[in-house]
Amino acid sequence: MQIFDNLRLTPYHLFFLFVSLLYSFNVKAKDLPSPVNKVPIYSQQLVIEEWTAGLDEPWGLSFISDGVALVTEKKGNLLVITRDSKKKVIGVPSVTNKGQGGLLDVALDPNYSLNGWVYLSFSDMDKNNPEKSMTKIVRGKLSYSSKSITWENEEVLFQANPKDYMNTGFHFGSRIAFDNNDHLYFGIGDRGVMDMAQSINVPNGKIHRIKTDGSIPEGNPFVNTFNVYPSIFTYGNRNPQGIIVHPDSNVIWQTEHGPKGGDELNVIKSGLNYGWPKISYGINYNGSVLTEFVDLPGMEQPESYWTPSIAVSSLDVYVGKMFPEWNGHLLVSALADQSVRVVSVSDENYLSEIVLIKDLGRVRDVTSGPDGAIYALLPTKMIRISR
Ligand SMILES: [Ca+2]
Repeated sequence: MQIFDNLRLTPYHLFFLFVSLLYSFNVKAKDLPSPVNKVPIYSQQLVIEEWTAGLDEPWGLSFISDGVALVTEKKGNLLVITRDSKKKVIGVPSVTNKGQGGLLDVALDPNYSLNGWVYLSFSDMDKNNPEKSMTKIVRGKLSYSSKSITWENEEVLFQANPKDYMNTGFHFGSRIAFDNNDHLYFGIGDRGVMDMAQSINVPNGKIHRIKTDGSIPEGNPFVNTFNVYPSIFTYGNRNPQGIIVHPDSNVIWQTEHGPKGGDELNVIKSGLNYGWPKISYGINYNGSVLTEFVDLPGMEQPESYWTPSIAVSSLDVYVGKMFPEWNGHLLVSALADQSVRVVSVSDENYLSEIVLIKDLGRVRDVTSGPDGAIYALLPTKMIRISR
């Protein structure tokens, strides 16, 4: 027992150390989420109607008023649609429609009825290197005349440094969400170069936070760090395509595409590292090991994750009278799984979920409509889900 004498450790101390370690491992194991599986399918009668047909890869959806919605088509169109009409808005920014890039999300200012601001995210081409692009955020206003609807008063809110534009066609993010304090949140995916998600010197693989006029909030986590994007709010995000601020709790919920397995539902908090690609519940598409870690110190765990991947796309919070039992629940859409899910959460915790619709087509966006119905974008149409 020479070594114990030198360290002044008695067998009693060692036993205590052993029990402490065991206890801490147990607590650790309890903290890790388990994968979502065996999700019940909603069995009540639903009415699923085609609301607008003839859409071409619609990506983002936002209601202006009951019965009138703005919809983006990836190839570069912004449309004002009703149940039986479609009008193209003239003069929206040109986009790089390549790979997963194009005209992406559309969102209305929280005070839209007063100020008329409409926000767009899209993949922007570098004019000097047309093969390169990066996610850009603008806002503008719709001007209506008897003949047309035009996009006017455009302001650029976020644009990356030209050196950070990339020539891949992957992982642009890029839903737009607002809180009650004039903040706008959006994501940019890792653009297919996964290690860049860990560097705050580049804009990709991040959630960003700006003011609605594009200025940088004083409280952003990296405003005093040299040579970084001051809009960065979190890092280590692979390809965030859903983000919403919960109206009851102000908790920021986010969905993120994983690799093969490990699609995530995260709670987003200022300055934190969400782990990609250092930790993941997924593996490489070819089946090889991506990382041996699902958990590392200083990196955040998802609240839940989907393995196998459902290809989790968009996120909203249900608010309405048609499905009162789901008020405050998350609506989650999925591409590969071709589903809309209703996810029950409490404050920052995932509780459970059900599958609302399945196998009608890849679902790109889902939203709680002004009439209490749930609307979703499929590859060629928008559907209305009611009871
Ligand atoms: Ca993560």
